[in-house]
Amino acid sequence: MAKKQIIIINGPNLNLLGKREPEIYGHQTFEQYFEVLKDKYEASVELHYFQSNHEGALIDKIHEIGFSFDGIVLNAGGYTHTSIALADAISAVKSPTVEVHISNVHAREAFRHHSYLSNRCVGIMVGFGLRGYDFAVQSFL
Ligand code: CA2
Repeated sequence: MAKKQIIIINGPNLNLLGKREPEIYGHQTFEQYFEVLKDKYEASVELHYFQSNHEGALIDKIHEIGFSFDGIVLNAGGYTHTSIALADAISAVKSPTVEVHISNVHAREAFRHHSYLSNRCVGIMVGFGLRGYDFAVQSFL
């Protein structure tokens, strides 16, 4: 059987994972964790990764893969709480999206409680640390 095509997309500042604020976001870099995930799902998933600090680049990537991939795992970082354009991109493509947040955004500042993306997504995974990405990948299998 063909492997599923799944992409993890990380938004702004998530390139700093494991390097800053470990009390909130942990000690592991995303690149390290991505290797673990790739190995774990090697038999059934072709797992891709994209990170950008730029809203337009995130939208371009969603357009690029959004008509052929089986799933998008998206942590849009701070754009979650601001970006109608990203929300529109999720709605515009065919591939289903799962929204992920490493921290429990609902236990943090009020401005993190609202997401423009959640109602465009098939599910959300919040507050489980990096394991949330794993759970999101599993949800597509
Ligand atoms: O909890 C999450 O995954 C967030 O999407 C992370 C965003 C934040 O704006 C959202 O409200 C919740 C921030 C990403 C910043 O990532 C950093 C990682 C390491 C050090 C500093 C920032």
